[in-house]
Amino acid sequence: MPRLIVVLGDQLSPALASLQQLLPDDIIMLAEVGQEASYVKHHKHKIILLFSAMRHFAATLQQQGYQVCYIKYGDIAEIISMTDAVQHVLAQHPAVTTVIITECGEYRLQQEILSWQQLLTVPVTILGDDRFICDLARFARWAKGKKQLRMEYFYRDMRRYTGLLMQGDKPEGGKWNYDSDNRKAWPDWPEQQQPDAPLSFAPDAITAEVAELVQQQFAANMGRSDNFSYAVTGKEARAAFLHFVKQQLPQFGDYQDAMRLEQPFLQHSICSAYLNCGLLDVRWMCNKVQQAYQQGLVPLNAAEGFIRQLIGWREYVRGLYWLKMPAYKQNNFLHAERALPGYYWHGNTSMRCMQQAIKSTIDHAYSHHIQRLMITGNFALLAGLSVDEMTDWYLAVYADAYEWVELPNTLGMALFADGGMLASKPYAASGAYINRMSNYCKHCSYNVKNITGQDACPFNALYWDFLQRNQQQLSANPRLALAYANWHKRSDEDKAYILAKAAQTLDTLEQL
Ligand code: DLZ
Ligand code: SF4
Repeated sequence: MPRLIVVLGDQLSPALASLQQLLPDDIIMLAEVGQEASYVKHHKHKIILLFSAMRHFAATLQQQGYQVCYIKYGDIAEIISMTDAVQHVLAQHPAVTTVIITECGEYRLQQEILSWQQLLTVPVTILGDDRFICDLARFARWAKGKKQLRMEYFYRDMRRYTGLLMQGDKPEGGKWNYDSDNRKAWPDWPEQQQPDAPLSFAPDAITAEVAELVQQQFAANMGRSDNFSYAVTGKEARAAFLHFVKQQLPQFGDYQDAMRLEQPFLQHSICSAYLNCGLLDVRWMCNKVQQAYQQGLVPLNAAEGFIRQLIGWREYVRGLYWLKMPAYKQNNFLHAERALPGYYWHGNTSMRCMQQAIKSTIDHAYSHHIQRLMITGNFALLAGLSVDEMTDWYLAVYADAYEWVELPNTLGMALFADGGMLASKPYAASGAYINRMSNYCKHCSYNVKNITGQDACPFNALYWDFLQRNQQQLSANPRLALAYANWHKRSDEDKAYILAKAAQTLDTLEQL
């Protein structure tokens, strides 16, 4: 008796729980559906990546002899949602006895899947997603009774649990966390010392067909469909990651937070999009990084910094998302409601840092974590941009974005809209931080040293205005004590000038 195994676009792993149980009679369904492709205005590269990777994944299963039911975008007009797709396949295969699916990454769709229990004529089994190291029950146990859910302590638990970079019960090198060794600015290297580009992949026939479809159907979405170069199979993604381990990882630790005008990727792996749709496996990646460290090929601050992002931060935000949803999405601690200026979509602004971060987002459906946190996120925080619009923006424009990872990172970490559940202070910074960590300001028509005046860097007055306007919510935060002390030291006249400049900046946000 066949069973129907439903595989979602971000579940493209041969080791997926539901595929582990495959029997020869089973039918596997993958579907390109309008609802998933348009719940936000996804970047073209994100859609091309998923549709192409889904088609490749399905082809491999077929080659292995399995029966795959693949629904291409637009082929059956009545199929709009995953529910429609499942009902369609069930109608075609009345012998199916049960539907099996691995738990999904987003609350929105998980609710829809839960409704299948009532809706469908056959029972539905939802399996846990063991591609994550920490299952949701384990995270809930860890979180229970804790006043603060600090990533650092979760991370230490995960190090002990996985044994990664451990010497018995002690952390390798004696310290758990080498974050303070991850903050160098990128020097003015000579040409020959510039980093290798990440591996890129020429589109094959499947990707070319999908790119054409996306150009036709999603023409207004961000990005171009003729410069797509992501990996679309597990094999390619593993090659891209091994290239990173060899070429970039040795310096990844030092320059994790650096930004550079002419270098959109620096030493970052660009593999999050592969990991989050299932083409890469987190344990495999961590083992490769640990091996490189053990072979003396990469320093400890690089290996630890990378493994921390994966088994610490990534697993932590996923646990937190599922623990706190759906209420988490409603948070807007600082009442941020201002409409997003148009340059978030086209990048045409004189602020060089914003222009650079947004243009690289448009070109690659990618920008690295400090560009997301300290440029586009910081600007939104300072200007009080709408939390709803910002979180939709991040979910749409990055190839690696699914709500479980995107929402805590943006609503919580970047916008402080959860009031400090995730971050112990808002990541608000003036132009001085951006100047220290990048060469953007040297190439900007604004002057990073000025707070007021025609050419003053907009981040500066906005930074003080942010503190002043959110005084009630933030001034008791000990990690902001110094910032508030510096603000209060200023004369009333000085403060009035700065606040007037900020008000004018906010009034002309669109023209910056
Ligand atoms: C993001 C996305 C897109 C653009 N399209 C599809 C699709 O057509 N079919 C599909 O199964 N999944 C797609 N996805 C990924 C889903 O949105 C994702 O699986 C859920 O949101 C859970 O994380
Ligand atoms: Fe950005 Fe200000 Fe520096 Fe210009 S001067 S790049 S706006 S931080």
